[in-house]
Formats: sequence, structure tokens, C-alpha cells
Amino acid sequence: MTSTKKNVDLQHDIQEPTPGQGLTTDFGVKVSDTDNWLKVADGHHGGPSLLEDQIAREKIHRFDHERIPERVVHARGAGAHGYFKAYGDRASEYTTASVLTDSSRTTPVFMRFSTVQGSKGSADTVRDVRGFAIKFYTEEGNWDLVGNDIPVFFIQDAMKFPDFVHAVKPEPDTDVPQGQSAHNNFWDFVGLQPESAHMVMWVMSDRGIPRSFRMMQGFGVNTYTLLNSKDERHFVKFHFIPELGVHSLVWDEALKICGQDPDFHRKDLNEAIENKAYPKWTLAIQVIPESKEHEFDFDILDATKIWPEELVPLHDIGELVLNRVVDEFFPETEQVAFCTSHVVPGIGFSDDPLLQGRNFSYFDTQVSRLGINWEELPINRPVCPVLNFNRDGKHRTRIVKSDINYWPNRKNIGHPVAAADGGYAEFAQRVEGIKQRARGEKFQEHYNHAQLFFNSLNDHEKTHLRSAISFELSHCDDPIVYKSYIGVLSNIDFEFAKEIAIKVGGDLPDKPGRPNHGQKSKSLSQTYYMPKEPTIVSRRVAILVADGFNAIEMETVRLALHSAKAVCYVIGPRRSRIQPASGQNVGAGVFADHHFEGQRSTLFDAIYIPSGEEHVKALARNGRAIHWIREAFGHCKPIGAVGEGVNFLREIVRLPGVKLFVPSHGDMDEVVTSYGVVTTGEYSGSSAATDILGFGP
Ligand code: HDD
Repeated sequence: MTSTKKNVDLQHDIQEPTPGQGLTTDFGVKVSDTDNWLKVADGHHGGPSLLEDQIAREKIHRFDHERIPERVVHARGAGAHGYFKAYGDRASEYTTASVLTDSSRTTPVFMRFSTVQGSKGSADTVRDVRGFAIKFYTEEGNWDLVGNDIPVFFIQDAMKFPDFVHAVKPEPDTDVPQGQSAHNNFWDFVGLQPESAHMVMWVMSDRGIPRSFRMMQGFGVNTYTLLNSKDERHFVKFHFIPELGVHSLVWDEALKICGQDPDFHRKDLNEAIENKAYPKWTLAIQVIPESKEHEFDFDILDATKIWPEELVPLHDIGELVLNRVVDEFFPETEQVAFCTSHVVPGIGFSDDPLLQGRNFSYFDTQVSRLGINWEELPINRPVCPVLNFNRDGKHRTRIVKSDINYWPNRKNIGHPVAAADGGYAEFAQRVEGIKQRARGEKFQEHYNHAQLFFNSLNDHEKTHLRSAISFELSHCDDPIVYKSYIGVLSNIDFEFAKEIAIKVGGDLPDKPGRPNHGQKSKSLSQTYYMPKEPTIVSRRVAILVADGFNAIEMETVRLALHSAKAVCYVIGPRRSRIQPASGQNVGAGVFADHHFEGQRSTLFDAIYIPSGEEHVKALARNGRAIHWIREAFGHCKPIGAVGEGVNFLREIVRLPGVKLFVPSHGDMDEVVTSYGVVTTGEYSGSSAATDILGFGP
């Protein structure tokens, strides 16, 4: 692990208790009893408790005040430490920000991923946008890039944010639903607010249910600016592209994982880092020189629009790696606080009206969550020197040894620094106009990019989109709501709108709202982001065994999976030793990590069934084991089997209309069983496997 300046900085605040170390009060006095309140012994019940007990009182006081307000949005999250490194000085043509141009630097980062709608205790795998917030602790101060896994947003102007959030959050009368946008108020709002059409398509697509935080793209979303040494300004969009590719769950999996393991994404992040499969993204930028600002048929400051890569290419400029899990959730992940307004020299804002409002909102919310001195908290404080005359306030911790707390002063302490010496300088932007409440002309167009996104999806992505919108609209019981949304959809794609209308019982639109322009952009389908080399690094493989399995063969396969850096778990009928096939050394048995009921196929990426006559007979008698395999097959996961395992697999996934496909071998029936097979529901001729098994789409 790279020891960054932030890791060193945090060392001062990290306390590591040693075994046997005794308890103290908050004021440092050793505690001799932490289980019994001080009482007047009456010989019967222990006697009345005394208010005098300052030790018991302290314990209860502290407990009573443990909670702080959860974030008003993005309350549910997980964080990790890491670093950012620029690739050479590729970005210096555009910016003076050393964090982006100086490859000799390792800039520490803290990153927090989140869901938007649910409260702090909601499940990880709900359909939602994922937050992608990064704090770069640069030598020039903290730079916070507070983005999402989706490149656009629901609204164009920050003034609409409270309406949007109220509409998507639980309804005010019942506080229902939790971790869901599948309700009347959300769809009512977005139906009346067509600027959200593009973003709704993204959230309803597979992007709304990522497989892992590590397999999501990240986007700065808003348009920022970069300033170079010649005082030239470029508009910029930030993109993070995951090394492992962009992957999603299927909806049936996501729904089940909400109950089976609500912490799935958090655990996945920690498991990967602890296994040294460090999550990694390439940072790429899109830049538009100021002179070209108005050359597009969309407004480049409108956060409901993308900059298609065909028009504005991406430049890779660095990499972001997460390599350390947090030591304690609350002081780090909960107290970390981001502000879009926190930028460093060389990076600036644009007039994007969403960004401008955000620049006010984040600081404000941190004051209500954490108090005015929130930037002194260890996780938030910069790694460079901080000196100013902001003073006092609740929970001030920094002690400044000086008789000066104002500017100007006779000692020249705390003087502003000229831009040439690294002082933050705003771009000298010429502004003139009429004061009015309005949005630009191109902000009025809402459907071109929603169509572009829809057209760019491949068939299975469209199938998933169709079923996601149908699921959500089916949860709206007020017909006005789903009828109105079908109107929005008919402006995106008429045929698609008709399909949804049939599914959810809405009125069929009689004529298309707007013709579909038919254009596509290749980078909008997530299959575009497959890793260059296929990889199983950090993928979770379940090895299903029962007594009598072929342990020698299983260990060989397990070794191969390990060396390819997959993470293997043995699942058996009980969490204890599972015996190998007769004739094999008993010591060759294996200790199961889980039993069939304790974990489900949804939590794994692939399954392997070893050979072994007795073991396969036992699996065939176990309904849950059969369900494991059928479910994984229905979710299109790779299933590997050897010997008797192949026969077993063939039996339990043999279904009318389902043709098994075995990559590189042909149809499963032709396979020589002793070689073993790898099959997946994915290529099984239409989506028959998923449909017949009832696990999708
Ligand atoms: Fe926001 C949190 C992302 C628009 C107001 N937002 C928050 C977080 C993320 C985003 C990732 C969680 C940060 C964390 O992990 O602590 N928000 C976005 C993106 C937006 C966006 C990508 C559109 C481009 N947000 C937005 C607007 C406003 C806010 C328009 C208000 C006008 N957002 C907030 C907030 C939060 C927040 C209320 C809640 C907790 C926090 O800030 O720290 O201030």
C-alpha cells in the first residue's frame, strides 16, 4: 500500500487498542466496573440507582448523542482511501492544476460511494443512481469532485433540487417507499418535468443496478473549467473508467440481494481491497475550448446532456486507485464531507446553473450535519498548511498560537497570495446581460439525448430497460401517473412507449410524440467498456460440494481460480468438514465456508460443480442445491462442471425450449463428460432460460 501524506496525517488520530488494555472515562480516569450502576445495596434487588454515578452517566450521555443527521440525500454509503496519479503532463495544455499534471506526485484521495434515495440503513443493491464522490488531498488544498455513476442529472437548475428530492424520497404521508423510486410521486414529478427524461432512461437501464462500486463508471456530471498557464479557459467534463469494465446485476438478483445481503456492495469493496484487488479507474477528460462553446446543438452547460464522444473525444490523464479500507466508519465515511465549491488553482466552475446552486448547498449542509468546524475533522482536513482568521464556533479544535486574528495586520501574517505564487485566481470572464429568471434556449430541448441513449443500447439492455420501467410504473397506482409517463416515453421512442403501455395497463399513445432521430453513440452501451482482456480478478466463485466429491480435482481447479485472482468459496450441506470421494485421503476433504441455506447463488459470479458420484447424488437430493444452480443459470452466470457434475447440471437445467450452449465445445449434449463444461444461460437461444426459470429479465 502506498503510504500517502493523508495516511500519515491520520496516524495522529488513529488509536489502536492493545489486548488487555483497560477502560477509562472520557476524562481519562480508569474504570473499575462498566456493568453495574452504582446502587444503595438493600440486600434484595441491588437497591436504588444513584444519580451520583458519574461513570454510568457519562456512558449513557455519550450513547444518547451518538447520532448526527444523516445526509439529506446519499445517506447510504461506503468509503475507502487511495491515491491519484497523473499520466505525465498530458493535461498541462489545459490546466495548471498540479494534481492533474505532475506525474511525480501521488495525491491521496478518499472516496465515498452512495445511493441517493434510501436512508442510511437501506440496502445496497436498490435501483438508484450511485454517488461517486472523491476528495483529492492536493498540495494546494482539497479538491472535491462530487459525481455520480451516470453522466447526466434529473434537473437543469439547482432551484428544482428540493422538489426532485421530495418527489423521489418516501412520500410525506406514509414514509413509503424506502430505497425505491417505484412510487407515484417520483413518476408524477418526472412525467411533468421532461428535462429528466434522459436521466430516467439511464437509471432504469442496467446502470441503476451495478454489480459493484468497482465496476461503475464515474462522472463529474457538471461542466467545470480548466485554466492553463496562458490564461486560456477550456470547458471540461471528468470521466472515470473502471479497469474491470462496467457490469451490472440483473434485476431479479438485485431484488433478492436487497434481502439476502443488504451490505453486498460495501462488503464487495472491502473484500477486494483486503484481497489486494485494488479498484482502479482511468481519469479521462473531455475538453472544449471557450471559442467553441456555442458550436453544439445542445448547451454544453446543461447537466441533462452528455458530450457525445464522437464529437468531443476523451483524453486519459491519470489513474485513481483505492487501496485502504477505513479503520472506523463514523469518523471517516460518515464524517467525510464534500463541497463542489472546493476546487484548486487551475480548476474552476462554469455557469452551469446546477453547479452554481450546488456550490452553495454542500457547505451549507455540512454545517447542519457536522457543525461549522467540519473542515477540521481529521478526514476532512487538508494535508497542506491551513492559515486564516476564521475563528471559534462549535467544536473548534485547531489552536493557533498568535496574537493576530485579522487582516491587515502589522506583522503581515496571513496576507493574500498573488496568483503567480499559487493564489487561487478566477478566470476574468466577461459577463453582461439582463437579470432574469430564465434558462438558455437550448435548455428547452429534452429528448434528443434520451433518444440517443435509448438507440445506443443493445437488445438485452433494451429488454432490461423495458422491464425496469414496467416494474416501476406497475408500482404507481394512480393512473394519471403512468399515463402521463407513457406520454414522455412516446417522445423518446413510440414503439417502446407502446410496449410499456401494454405492460402497465396505460392508454396506447395513438401517434408518436416526436420522431426518433435514430442516431447512436457507441460509448453509451455499457458493453463498450468491457476490459481489454477478459478477467476474473476478484470475481466470487462458489464451489458446490457434498460428501464424496473429488477433492483432488477440486483443489486443482481452485488453485487455477486462485492464480487467476478469483475469490473461491466452498458451499456445502453444512459448515464443517465435507468428506472427499472414497479412496481419497480423508485429509483431502474441505471445510465448507457456508452451507446452502447460508448464502445464495445471487452473491456469486460463477459456480463450479466438481465430479464425484456420491457428492452428485447428495446434491440431487438437496432442493436448495438444485435451486442454487438453476438460479445461477437463470441469471446467465457461468457454471463449470466436471464428470458426474456435468450429468447433474444437464439434468437440472434441461428445460423445454432451453438449448444449452457450451463455449468452444458446441451443444452440451455433444460434450465428452469427462472433460467438463462451462455453460451459461446467456446464450441459450432467446432468453428462454431466464424466462422459463422465472429469473428475469
Ligand atoms: Fe448532490 C450529496 C452528487 C446535485 C445537494 N450529491 C451528494 C453526494 C453525491 C452527490 C455523490 C454524496 C456526497 C457524499 O458522499 O458525502 N448531487 C450529485 C450530483 C449532482 C447533484 C452528481 C448533479 C450534477 N446535489 C445536487 C444539487 C443539490 C445537491 C443540485 C442542491 C442544490 N447533494 C446535495 C446535498 C448533499 C448532496 C444536500 C447531501 C449530503 C451532502 O451534500 O454532503 O448538499
